[in-house]
Order: sequence, then C-alpha cells, then structure tokens
Amino acid sequence: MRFVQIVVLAGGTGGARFLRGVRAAAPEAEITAVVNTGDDVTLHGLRICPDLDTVVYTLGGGIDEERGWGRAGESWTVKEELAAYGADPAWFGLGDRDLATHLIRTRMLDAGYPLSAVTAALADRWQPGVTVLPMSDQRVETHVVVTDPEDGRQRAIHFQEWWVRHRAALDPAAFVQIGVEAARPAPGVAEALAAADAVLFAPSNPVVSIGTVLGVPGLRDALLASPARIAGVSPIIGGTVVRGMADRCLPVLGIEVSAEGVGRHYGARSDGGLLDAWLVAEDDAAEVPGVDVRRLPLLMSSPEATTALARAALDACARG
Ligand code: FO1
Repeated sequence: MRFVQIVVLAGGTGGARFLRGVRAAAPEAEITAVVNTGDDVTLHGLRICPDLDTVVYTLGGGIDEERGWGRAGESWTVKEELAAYGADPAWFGLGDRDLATHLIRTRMLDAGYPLSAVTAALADRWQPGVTVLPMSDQRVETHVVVTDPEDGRQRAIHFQEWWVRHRAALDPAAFVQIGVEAARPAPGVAEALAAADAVLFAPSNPVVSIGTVLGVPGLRDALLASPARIAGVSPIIGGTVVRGMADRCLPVLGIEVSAEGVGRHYGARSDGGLLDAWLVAEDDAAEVPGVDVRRLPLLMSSPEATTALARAALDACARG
C-alpha cells in the first residue's frame, strides 16, 4: 500500500532515527512528526527543546550521531567560559553551535511567536523532509518527584536534572507534566491526524516521551478520530531499553518493563486503547489482546535496518 499522509509520534534520539527510516521507506509521502516537548528546559536564560532539536538535527544532517543529541562538529567554548564564571548549571552540555538554535528560539519566543512557528523557522534551515510539530504550543515540562538521598525528603526536579545530572539514579516516585492541563495540540496536529492513512508510535520512551504527547488534552481524541490504523514500535527489547531510561520510568506507572507490558499499556483500540498493531523484537513474546502483534528485528543498527523497521510498521497500518 502506498501511504500518502503519515503521522509519527516521537521523542528524542530513538524517535528521530525511526523518523529517518520512515522518510526512507515512504519518500513520496507527507510525513508529520508530532514531537514531545516535556523535556524542554530554560537554562542560562535560553529555552532548550531537546527532542525537537534532535529530530530536526537528525533529519537535517546536523546531529552528532555518536551522542545522539546536539550538533556534529561541536565545540564547548561557551560552556567552559560559563563554568569559569561558576555559572550554574554546569551539568548541562551547551555546545557552541547548538547555542545558536537556542538563541534564535528564545528571541522568537520572546517576540511572541508560538513554538510551532519557531520550530518551522529553525527547520527551514535544515530541510528535514518532514513536517516537525511540537505536541503543543503551550509549555509543558516534565518534572520528576524524587526522594533526596541527603534528607530523605521528596522534591521535584526538572527531568533534565534527573536525567543529565543524576543519570536517573534518584528513584523516581512520580512524573509530573507541569502545565499539561492548559495545553492543547499544536496547530496542524489534529489536521494531520484527520488526514492520515498511517499513524506510528516511534520506539520512544512510553512514559516521558510518547506518554507526555498522549497526555495533551484532545490529542488522544484526535488520534482515535483518525481514519488511519495505529501501529507502535516497542522501545523495550528483551526486557531492557536500547538507550535512555524507560526502564527507570515504566515501573513508576506500574508498567512491566517488556514489549508486552508497554503494548498492554497503550492498549487495543478495540477496548479503549490506542493500538491496532504492535511491533516487538523476534525473541519477545507479547500477548496484547485485540492487537495485531508482529515480531521482527527492532534494532535500528543501520539505515537499512531502520528503513526495514519503518516499512514493517507501515505495513502493519495497511488495510486488509
Ligand atoms: N544529554 C546528556 O546526557 N548530557 C548533556 O549534557 C545534554 C545536553 C543537551 C543539550 C541540548 C540538547 O538538545 C540535548 C541535550 N542532552 C544532553 C540530551 C537530552 O537530555 C535528551 O535528548 C532528552 O532530553 C532525553 O531524551
């Protein structure tokens, strides 16, 4: 089946790589990425949107492939200078090239442009070949409730501090999406879903990436109103994550760290959930009642493997 309009819900690195595969598998299709903005953070006075930047850099050829975030050919002079001043936080790596993105984004946001317009302006330079939409133009920030090891008291820290500073070592008690109640899907999201003939969940973090996107009021309804079948790709292979910290997040929501656990969490469209199909790794068992479970190699170990995975996800959306 030739797809005309594809929508992909995505987070950061894994989502961006998967999108590269979708673009290669369906070069003739209109692809819209609906990207998580819960990781966004303001540091040193600049608004930073990690998942949007990772998607735009990856599809535009500017990403540092080894790190999976930030710019290729990066230098860290400003970071060093900030550290020399003792300017907090020192734990977040702001590259010199990457800073230009944050300076432009912050200036445009301060001038009153919505995040979707800012993202389109930044993407214009990179020509990602897909339409990159933030999940919402309203600010939504994921904060993590942790127990402070020093005094045993609970406090909320920004997701970036939990992940970048503490490598998710502090046990999370809860994830809170600050501001999500007042958020709405960004312009173009509902329209893309209404016109879609395939909707894919990238193998991104089901809690803080895909979960945050699904938590935007109105987004689930727009998904379920779509004429397209919805196929997801498991971010868990053999009971563990390929990268990131989904294994630290899933238990907080009582979700088993397995392809089956995540598939059941998203649920079958036929009984109040979202999935029509669920792609899991060859060695993973996954009983997800009401969902068409397909086994195949999931590791995005090469462009060819990623394209094959994307093609399989699209095949799972084909009718009949
Ligand atoms: N991740 C790190 O592990 N260390 C960093 O210093 C870091 C800086 C950074 C700067 C800009 C950006 O867009 C992403 C950055 N990331 C860094 C990755 C970021 O934490 C993740 O991309 C997501 O937020 C989690 O998936």
